[in-house]
Parts: sequence; structure tokens; C-alpha cells
Amino acid sequence: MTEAHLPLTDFIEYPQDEMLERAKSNYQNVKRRHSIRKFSDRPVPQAIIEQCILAAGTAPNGANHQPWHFVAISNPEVKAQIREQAEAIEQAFYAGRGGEEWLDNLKPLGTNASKPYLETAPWLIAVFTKKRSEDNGEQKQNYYVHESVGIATGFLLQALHNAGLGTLTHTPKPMSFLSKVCGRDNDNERPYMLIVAGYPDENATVPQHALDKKSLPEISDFID
Ligand code: IYR
Repeated sequence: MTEAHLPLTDFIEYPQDEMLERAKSNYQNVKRRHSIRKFSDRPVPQAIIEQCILAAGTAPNGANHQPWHFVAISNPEVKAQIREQAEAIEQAFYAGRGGEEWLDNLKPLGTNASKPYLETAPWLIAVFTKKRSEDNGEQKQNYYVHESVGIATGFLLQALHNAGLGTLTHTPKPMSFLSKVCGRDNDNERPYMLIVAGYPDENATVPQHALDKKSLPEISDFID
């Protein structure tokens, strides 16, 4: 059954010169987002993280079933557990599990199995995918789960950056330990990504190569 549709009242139209200025200023803002691996332990109020998760929850998604769940962790013991388990997995990865080519490709980043920021940063946000959602006690199938949760994670990163926080996407492989640590060890949900958020440490760096972004012609074509 088609549900009632409401008029689109919150769309804002800007003059085209202003649209270009807004597009430029958004680009200038997002190009200052860099993954960082040294975080300060300065606390960040939960209210800020809540607004960023709300922004993530507005992402376009399959049939509006919203196939995601976010677990935001500031608890020091839980962060310590995550660090311990992530480091065990990363040790195996860097000891060879990743394979020669992958490990070679990571050399410019200078990463290794040590992940102190998982304890230092004030917030870890574990993002979960959901195969099914509940609606009034009924289970409904979710669609385009990975696409939807990928977009929501992008919105989350953008919101955190826009709020003035440094971020890192962390994807230890396998990530299943997060299900247990976050109390979401069930058949419906899978960990998708771990987002680290907080103030950058004063010695935070960005790998030189991370600044080399492909040019517009390299990443796009225009067919007119
Ligand atoms: N998960 C590992 C390895 C790693 C993989 C990729 I692809 C990166 O862009 C960065 C790191 C780690 O966090 O060290």
C-alpha cells in the first residue's frame, strides 16, 4: 500500500553562484579530513557523538529499513579489551596473514600491529550491519545492506569531521570479536567498521602520500 506523501518543505534552493560557492566550501572542508593515528585523550562530550550518529542515521538506505546499529564506546575497560583483541588480530596480519602485496602497499602508511589509540581516543564507534530490522515486533528483510551502511558510515565520518574531531576508520580482519565486546553477538548483526574519534594528538601526522588525491579527469568523465 502506498503511504501518504508529504510535501518537500525542507529543501533549500540557492542561487547558482551561491551553489558554486557552497560546493567549493564543502570541498575545502572535506579535503581537510585525514585519517590520523595519534589521538589525544582529551574527553569529548557524548552529546556531540550523539548528533553525529543522528546525522549518520539520515543516510539513504534500502527501503528505509535503516540496516545499521552504532555502538559508541567511551568506557576505558571496554576500549582496553578492544585494543587487546584488535592488536592480537593485527599481529597475525602483519606477521604475514595480510600477504606480501598488501603488506607492501601499507608501507607508506607506516602502520603496524600496535594500536594505542584504541585506548587513548575518547570514543570508538563500532558500526554494525543488520540483515533484518524489527518493525512493531515483526522482522523485515533489509536491502542493499552494505551500500546503506557504507553511506551511513561516510555520513558519520563527515559529521565527526565537521564537528571538529579527528577520525580513523579501523578494520581489523576478522572483526568478529567486536560483536562479543559490544554485546551484539547474534545471528542478525555483523561488525562493519570501527571508527576512532577524538582530538588529534599534538604530534599527529598525515602520510605524505595520503595527500595525493587523484585529479578530476582521473576520477571522472562528463558526458554532455
Ligand atoms: N587493519 C590494519 C591494516 C590496514 C589496512 C589498510 I587497506 C589500511 O588502509 C590501513 C591499515 C591496520 O589497521 O593496521
